[in-house]
Amino acid sequence: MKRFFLLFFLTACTWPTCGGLRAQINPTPQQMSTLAEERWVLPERYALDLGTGADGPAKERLLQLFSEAAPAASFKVVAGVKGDRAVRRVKGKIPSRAEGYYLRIDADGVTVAGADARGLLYGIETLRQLMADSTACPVEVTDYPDVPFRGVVEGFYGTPWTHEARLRQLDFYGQNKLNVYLYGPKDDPYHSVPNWRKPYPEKEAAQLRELVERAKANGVLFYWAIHPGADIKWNDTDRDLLLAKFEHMYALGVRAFAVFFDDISGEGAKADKQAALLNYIDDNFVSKKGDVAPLVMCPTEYNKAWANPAGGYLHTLGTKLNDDIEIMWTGNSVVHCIDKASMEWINGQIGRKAYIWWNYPVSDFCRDHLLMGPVYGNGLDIEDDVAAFVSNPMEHAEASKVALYSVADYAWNMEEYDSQQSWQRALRALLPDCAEEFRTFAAHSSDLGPNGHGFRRDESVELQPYLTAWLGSKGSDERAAMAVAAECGRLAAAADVLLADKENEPLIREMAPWLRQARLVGAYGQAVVGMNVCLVNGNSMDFMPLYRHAHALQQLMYENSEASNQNPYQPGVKVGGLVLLPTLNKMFTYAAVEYSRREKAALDTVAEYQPYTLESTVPQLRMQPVSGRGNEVRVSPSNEVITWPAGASLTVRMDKVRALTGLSFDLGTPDISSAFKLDASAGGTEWMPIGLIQQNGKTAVHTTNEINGMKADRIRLTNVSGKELKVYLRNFKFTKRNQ
Ligand code: 14T
Repeated sequence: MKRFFLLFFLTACTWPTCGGLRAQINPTPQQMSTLAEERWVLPERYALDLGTGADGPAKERLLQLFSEAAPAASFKVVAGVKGDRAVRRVKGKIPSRAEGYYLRIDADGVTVAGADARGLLYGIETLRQLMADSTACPVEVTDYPDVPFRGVVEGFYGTPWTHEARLRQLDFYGQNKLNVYLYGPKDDPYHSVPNWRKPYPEKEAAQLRELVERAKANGVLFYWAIHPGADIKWNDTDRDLLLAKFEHMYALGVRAFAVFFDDISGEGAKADKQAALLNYIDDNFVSKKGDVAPLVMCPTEYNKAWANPAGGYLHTLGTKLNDDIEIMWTGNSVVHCIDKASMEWINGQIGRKAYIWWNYPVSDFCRDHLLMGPVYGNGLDIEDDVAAFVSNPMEHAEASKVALYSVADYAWNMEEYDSQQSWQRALRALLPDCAEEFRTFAAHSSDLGPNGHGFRRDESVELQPYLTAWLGSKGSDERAAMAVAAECGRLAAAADVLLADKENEPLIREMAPWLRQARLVGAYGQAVVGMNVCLVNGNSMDFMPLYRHAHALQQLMYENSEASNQNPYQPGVKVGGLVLLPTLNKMFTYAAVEYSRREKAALDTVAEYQPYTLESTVPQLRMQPVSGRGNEVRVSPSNEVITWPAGASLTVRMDKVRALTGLSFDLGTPDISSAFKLDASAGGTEWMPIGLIQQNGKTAVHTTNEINGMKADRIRLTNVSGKELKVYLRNFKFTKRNQ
């Protein structure tokens, strides 16, 4: 049946008057057919006929959309919920699915009929989207969601979304038929340790109350989540404190609650204790209130890689937890796409449909990347296997909407989900005046880079064959070279256009560091293609200015990356890192080497400007980033316990000899200075020792004054205690003179 409609539709789409019709509606309706091949516009005079079920947010929305209603007009806009007298005529056409609706707009009138209140709201939303589209035709829509709960879990580490960003999100959810938002930012101290037991201060409480209101107006269920597992005691005191916190949230208007036990260990991670607590809340709070949604819980073993069936954790939850309590699940690993087989596995373990927590586009483990690409990879056949599908987004609220738009599309109508088409509609919906530029930028800012979860995304897809051909032909494939140059030109231009755009300033502000980088990457690409064209043409005269420009752009890319987004985890700004920039760098090096050979010159052939690098024989520190800002150079901190073998060392190397002015480090351990030796070297093989001072009981270690003015290009810290040490790398930094 669906296929028939799809075919019908594709044909309908070729008629010019209806060209944009389907493209404008998100999420993609289940069934939609064009009734006539002419444009549809609301007549000037119309009457509004509302059923008794059309109250609350639906009624408000209708009164806004049809504010000029004239009771006597012959053109009727009829709206109601199944059972209402107003929609009696179409009662057989209303889908009998939760949140479903029937909508018909034609020359005689408009009818929108919901299977329930939410369905009516969604029908009105589809109507609003059609009315906003100047190419819309008379249509009939029969629609309902595949997945009952669709939405977002604000569950990332990092700066929580601002109040204003959340308000905009909730409106966006309403517009895209997402019906659930779980509030659980890891860095809200009243959600997790240390303050989960305490009520919110007045200001935060007032803001949460406002969010709950806004959620309701958008048909969104606002879940407030608590994360107590890090220090909960399994006693009546903590149980009662948790319930008191829920009562406090209830008083703020919250009617849906979740308990998260992720990312904890020890006492808090016990399945039977967790189940007992949840059941207690269910029996003594949720059931008693009567107006509270089913509880949702995030287990400690929330993905298959961490699940230990022999330990019985999931089995205990599955058998002990009350049937109406939902269990969250991230898939085969922490960050993973969801497929049929993995759903069958987990549903078998927990004896219910898992509530999917999809860790995309969350970027708290790759914070130097902005994830703007298409949403793809999840099974299109799991609609009956999931209780819900919610996405964990980036700390960049507006930028996350590209992915969330498509998550909404996917979870509403899986069978017809087309990731590419959905992505392009998302870009158009978010920045209608700059959709092309937005697409160009997003196409080169989608991969996560190498990361601990091994989750990667496609990037620069359309340019890839040209990049490969250009590199493979050593620049001589002219068609490929021109395609690369043209796309790089478009990328630089797109970045400027977006930076100047005023359609959504919060969005541009979030993307700005990456847009500035994109402009440099684009200009760099044009210069590198130019260098290679000169070589192919034997034109050595024009080569040097292009080489100098490319070299300068390498430095500017480095400096932008060091100046923006300086979080301690993955500082910096990466764009085009999967294939574009690596190819440009290889072609830069190739051209510089080739020119040097032909012209007997000695050009710098290293493409990546990298004044500071790190080497280490401590396995856990080998990949630690090092960065410079002004005259300070620092190694990124690590949150893990570091096993530092006897004799192993950490060396920071600079591109040239510089005068040092000071150094300090903190290994999170008091009285450790005598276990380490610090020394420095200036070019040669000779090492000069530097004295260390540590105040009694403190963890920070400083150098003595002798370092001031000492010349070096390498600094080395070695474990000389003769034994393996367990330490933390809280910080390691030094300062140097200007040049
Ligand atoms: F609860 C979970 F479903 C979950 O995904 N928890 C966190 C989440 O807050 C975070 O945003 C996400 C992506 O980093 O992954 C989980 O956090 C982790 C995962 C790890 F593998 C934290 C530390 C880890 F080692």
